[in-house]
Amino acid sequence: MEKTFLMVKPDGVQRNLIGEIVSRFERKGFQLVGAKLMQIPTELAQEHYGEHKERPFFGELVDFITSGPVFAMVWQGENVIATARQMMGATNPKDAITGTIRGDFGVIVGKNIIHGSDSPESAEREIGLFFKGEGLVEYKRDVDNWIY
Ligand code: DAT
Ligand code: MG
Repeated sequence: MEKTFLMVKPDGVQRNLIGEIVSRFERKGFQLVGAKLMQIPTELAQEHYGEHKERPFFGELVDFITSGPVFAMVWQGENVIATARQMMGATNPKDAITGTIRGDFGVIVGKNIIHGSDSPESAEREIGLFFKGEGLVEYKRDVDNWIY
């Protein structure tokens, strides 16, 4: 089953949105298979956002993502990578439609509440970075018979 890496960013944690965000993915029908509250070390932040290292906002991005605890998660489900991106909304909350997480809770691009992997390759890479050697929790849910 497809897996993705999702993370409530420091602004989402400070604004008490962990429960709201987890609830949206739970109600959708996706399955949580890994989660932890953590403070991201600078080196991990730089690695995670490595694709943006030449961008002018890279320094601010790393400072922001390391500015407080994040809630890192792995979710599983059919087409979960693309569907989670839709549920998150556009990168800039001003462009994110109402009903999406960024559309409902964010205002500026630098504080956009949530991260989500954008492809199968980035999902595998990011799960490996954040849950290295930890093992995810595989478990059966009876409700899957009513989702699939
Ligand atoms: P996404 O988080 O939707 O995958 P991204 O990978 O292009 O977006 O950028 C990563 C993060 O960097 C994004 O969530 C917020 C920040 N960011 C992107 N573009 C920015 C910009 N023009 N100015 C400031 N921060 C930006
Ligand atoms: Mg991205």
